[in-house]
Amino acid sequence: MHHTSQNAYNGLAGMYVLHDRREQALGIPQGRYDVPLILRDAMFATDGSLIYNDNGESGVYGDVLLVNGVPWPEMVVERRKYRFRFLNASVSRSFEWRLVAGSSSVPMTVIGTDAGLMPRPQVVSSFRHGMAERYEVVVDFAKYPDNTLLTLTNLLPKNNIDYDGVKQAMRFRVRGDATSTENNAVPAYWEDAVPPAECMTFTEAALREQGVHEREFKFIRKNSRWTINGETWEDVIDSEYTHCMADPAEGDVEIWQLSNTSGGWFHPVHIHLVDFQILSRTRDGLPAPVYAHEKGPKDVVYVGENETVRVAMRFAGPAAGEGWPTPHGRYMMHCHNLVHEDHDMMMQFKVGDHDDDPRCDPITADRATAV
Ligand SMILES: [Cu+2]
Repeated sequence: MHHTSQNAYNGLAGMYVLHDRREQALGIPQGRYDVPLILRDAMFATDGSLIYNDNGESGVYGDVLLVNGVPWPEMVVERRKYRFRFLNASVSRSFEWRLVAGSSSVPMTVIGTDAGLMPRPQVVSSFRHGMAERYEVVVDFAKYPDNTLLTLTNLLPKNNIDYDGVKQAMRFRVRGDATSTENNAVPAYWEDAVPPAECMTFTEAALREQGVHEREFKFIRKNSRWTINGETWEDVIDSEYTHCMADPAEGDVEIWQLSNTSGGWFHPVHIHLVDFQILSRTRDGLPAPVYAHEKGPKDVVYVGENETVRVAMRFAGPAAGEGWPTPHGRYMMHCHNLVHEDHDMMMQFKVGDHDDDPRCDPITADRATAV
């Protein structure tokens, strides 16, 4: 409570990577060619300690970029495809990534988003990356001669505090032919082998025809607080943690509209429990793209300046009906600028009816016991 940003800023952070046999049969890079990239900014004092400054509860911005904890590293790569798992682990800084070789932009094939593989790969020349979003990106180094340098460049999305040191994150140095050419492909299409996540099969027209519940959440600055529909987590505390802003039934599909009416900041919005499809986006009231890299199952969405984003999801567990526990209970939605979350842009919603069950109460629930 109120200290998440400091805790996250001080680290450490790791990545928990999940595979399944269907994904491993696709021929996309695996093993030592499947590399996590945990990207964040930081600011250091001369003695090496971290400097934490939240700029009046608006955001923490560093002048050094770290990749897996290392400032501006270089990675040696072979002439073949690699799969990179990008996580933006910054407290407040968003990125827009472009890979550059000399003066030319190198195509990046996005194959996965927060919740797993996309229905089909998307080739991009750059992509916007908010805090906590995950993207899986395949890069092909096959055509580059030895000692070619490719630089992962940040195009500096607006409303971050920028420094020269945040314009580049790392570079790749090509050295040598591939020592293995197994799993060196990206299929153009894999829907037969890996069925798309259910949320990716929704269409707004069909959902509206079914009359699914729609809700609106406005992410707004009010009375020096970061609020959702004018409310903050303090309202949840004052209610003894019972106040909920939404109450979908277990298994319901809903459309949530998330809007940011300001041009002065952006909010990467994270919804717990569910995976959603981004149905649409508007900016300044005009149609704006759902970007190619966002066309996969998501649990964080970049709600940019003056943007309104509509998302659709089912309030169920990852494999409802297949022996997984039912998801009833209270879950949170919050801005993933952790300074905004701390002050106090977070709400909870209730799935199903569970309030009489003391095991579901965050204050009185039994503590976890060792297995
Ligand atoms: Cu925010």
